[in-house]
Order: sequence, then C-alpha cells, then structure tokens
Amino acid sequence: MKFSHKTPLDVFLNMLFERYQDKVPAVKKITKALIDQGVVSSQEEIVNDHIAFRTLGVPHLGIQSFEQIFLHHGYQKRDYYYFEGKKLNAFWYAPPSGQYPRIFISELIVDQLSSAAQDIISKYTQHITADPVLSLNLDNGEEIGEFFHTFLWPLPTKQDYETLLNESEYAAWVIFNRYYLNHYTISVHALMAGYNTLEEFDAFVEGLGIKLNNAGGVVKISGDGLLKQSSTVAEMQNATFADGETMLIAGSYVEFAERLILPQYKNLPVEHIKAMHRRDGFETNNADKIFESTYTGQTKS
Ligand code: OOG
Ligand code: NI
Repeated sequence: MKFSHKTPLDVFLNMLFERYQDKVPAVKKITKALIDQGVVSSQEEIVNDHIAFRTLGVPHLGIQSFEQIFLHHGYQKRDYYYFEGKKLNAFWYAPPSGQYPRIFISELIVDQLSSAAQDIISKYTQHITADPVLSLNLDNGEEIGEFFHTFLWPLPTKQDYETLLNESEYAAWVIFNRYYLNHYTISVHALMAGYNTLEEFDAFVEGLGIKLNNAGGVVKISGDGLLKQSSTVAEMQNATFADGETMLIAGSYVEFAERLILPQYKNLPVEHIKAMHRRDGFETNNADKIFESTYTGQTKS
C-alpha cells in the first residue's frame, strides 16, 4: 500500500508504511519477488487487508486513546476480542472505503499483571497525565504520522525489558517498540491464480527463505473455515536500551490473509466477487497465534 499524498489519512498511513518497510526487510523482499514473478507491478497493487497496533491499558493510553485517530478519519469500531492467556483486549475497525486497510488495535490489560510488572510499566508511563491524542490536530496527516513515531515514554533498561519479557512478551514488545506499525497484511485472495490461496502463498514466501510463524500450525483457520491467516516470524532488531546495554529483540512482521467467499455468494461469477462477498472481521483463535509472531517461542526456534 502506498498513497498519493491526498487526504490526511493517506499521509499518515504512508508515513507508517515507509518506516515499517525500512525496518522489516521481509516486506520489500516479498514485494520484489512478487514483481519479479509478474504477480504485481508495484507495492501499490498489493491489497492491504489490515494493519495492527499494540497499546498499553493504562490511564490516558490504550485503545480508547489510540482509536480516536482512526474514528476521526471515518473508521467504524466493530467486534471486540478477548485474549485471556495473553491478557489482552482488542477491537477491529472497518475502513471508510474499500481502498483503506482494516485496523486491528490491541491493548495489554495491565492491572492483570503481577505488581512487579505493573510497577515497571507505571515507572515509564506515570508521567502521562493527559491523553496525548487529545492535543493532536487530527486533520494534520503529518502531525499524526509523526505522533506514531514519537516516544511517549522513555526507553526501558535492559533489565526492565527482560523482567517484562518473562511475564508478558506483549508488554516487552510495546515498552520498546511503542506505536511502531506491528504488521501489514497481504490479501492473497486478490492475487492471480497460483498465488491466491494461503497454502500457495506460504510456499512462495518460504521459498524466499523467510520463516513463518508455526504456532498452532502455519495456516490458522477460523471456525467457519473462511478466514485463513499466516505470518512471518518477526524481524530481529539489535536494541540499545536506556542503560546502553544491547540485545537482539523482536520487531515487526508481515501477515498474509485469505478471505473466502461467503456461502450465500459462492455461485456468483468470479468477476462479480467484491470484498463485501468475502468473510470479514477477525477470529480470536487465529489472532491468539498471530500475536506469537513476535514471541520468543517463534523468534528463537
Ligand atoms: C496482532 C495479532 C492479531 C490478526 O490478524 O488476527 C492479528 C498483533 O500481533 O499485535 O493481527
Ligand atoms: Ni493481523
């Protein structure tokens, strides 16, 4: 996805994507291979199914703060998801028009963590005494784009990062990476034959030497069988912590989704099939495993 710098939404989505593709080599590697194979002629031709962000559920931050940016630009809040084991809440947001990706925003339920972990998170965030999104000009695309990459809290020490990592890999990821784009998602059903099923697309990506997240199996399938998802294992980045210590930690990843045609439309001629005829939304059990793309169980294996 790339936009022609028109609306503020175009501007900030573009800023997010530029930084993300510079930091996650798998993004350009997959795009280049698709271009080389003649599947698409540019990044812009790849349909972006959704993008995802992670937040901390503390006063003035979390979903209720972050979502305002997207609600302001015409997104509609849809279903709620709860991840008991990972202690997360999430919602997805439907885009104002077909050309934009869905948004998936999750939030760590901080008050379910141990007091040691809560103390660390509070140490970094307690100086935030007002919702930072309220002081943004939400009509200024550049300002919003910069906001995503502005540090709302200081860098953690390596020790704090590791204490969080032992209890919640999600907490450690957010405390270091903040609102950096977590992933974008290629709609594989929109590609040409040979690449438009998830199984074929996964084989293509693995053929590029890119490792896929195998938590719960490489292909995650919703209960109705209509939403299939896979993702790469997160890119490792050499992190420098507040105390100058360094460590290889998880960054972001790329996801692939195949949305199958809803049963009531399965007899429509293929050329009439639009996004509205396909399975929409997300699936708790798929998402639960997709989160693990940044977890040590995947990045270390
Ligand atoms: C989001 C994981 C869930 C999906 O499509 O179900 C997800 C994350 O890793 O933050 O992206
Ligand atoms: Ni996703």
